[in-house]
Amino acid sequence: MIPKIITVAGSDSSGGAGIQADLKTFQEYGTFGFSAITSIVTMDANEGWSHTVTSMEAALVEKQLKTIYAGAPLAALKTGMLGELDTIRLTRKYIDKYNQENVVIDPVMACKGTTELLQPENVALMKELLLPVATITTPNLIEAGILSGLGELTSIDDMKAAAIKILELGPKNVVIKGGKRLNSEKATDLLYDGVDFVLLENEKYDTDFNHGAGCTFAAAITAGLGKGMSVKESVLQAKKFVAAAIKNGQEINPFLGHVWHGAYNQAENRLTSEGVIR
Ligand code: PXL
Repeated sequence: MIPKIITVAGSDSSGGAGIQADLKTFQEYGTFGFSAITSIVTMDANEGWSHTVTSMEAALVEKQLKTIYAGAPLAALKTGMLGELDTIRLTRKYIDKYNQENVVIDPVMACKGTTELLQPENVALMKELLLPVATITTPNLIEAGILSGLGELTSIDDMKAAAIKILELGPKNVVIKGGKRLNSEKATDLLYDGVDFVLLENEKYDTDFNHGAGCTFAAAITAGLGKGMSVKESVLQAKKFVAAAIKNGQEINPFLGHVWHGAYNQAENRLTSEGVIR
């Protein structure tokens, strides 16, 4: 059976991050994706691509969860942007009710292009209800600074200190996405399972077309876990998947470019025009 995987996240109308990144990535992994949409992010080209986040009512999120879990069990669950506080409570309720395994909490606190963080109470509730049941959490450098309480992280030693603090919040593993932000020669992420630190390094690609990289990385980890890979295997595979996606980033409009989620499998070569219909 094809593993079924759910993402509880926001819709990125521009198509690169959020639910869109998750579902595209799940498909590339050969898993069957479901989505419960918590919020919709829209951008205005006439206003310098300013973002608006419109949250769904939690009751509507619950209708989606009920629909999706009607055919339980699901092999893995990922969260992204969570919108309302009640949506965070609901997500925990469904994780408990269905003994959901392979829970990936991507602690999204802001979108690229917005400096405004999600409400602090949102972060607090995510810490209280979701991190303790996470198989792995996947903060970027900024989110890791906030979750750990250590503020700005600028070195691998800072990332290690933050990883230790974040693990105290309850997740079994943490991978901090240092990525390109870290002031180092390579794009560097750090995995910590409470015992060992694993540094994940890749060449930094000279591209600005990387919108959606964080969501795609976390979605790839989720799909890997859903397919039965170990945490470490999932993270190592996800790093390769997202590196290919970044290397092949696509210009989307005058304001931004997205990772190409299909790059690892060269999805652009599928169903070419040369006589695929027989
Ligand atoms: O990259 C963070 C993110 C997560 N979820 C949604 C987003 C974004 C950034 O644009 O739109 C829905």
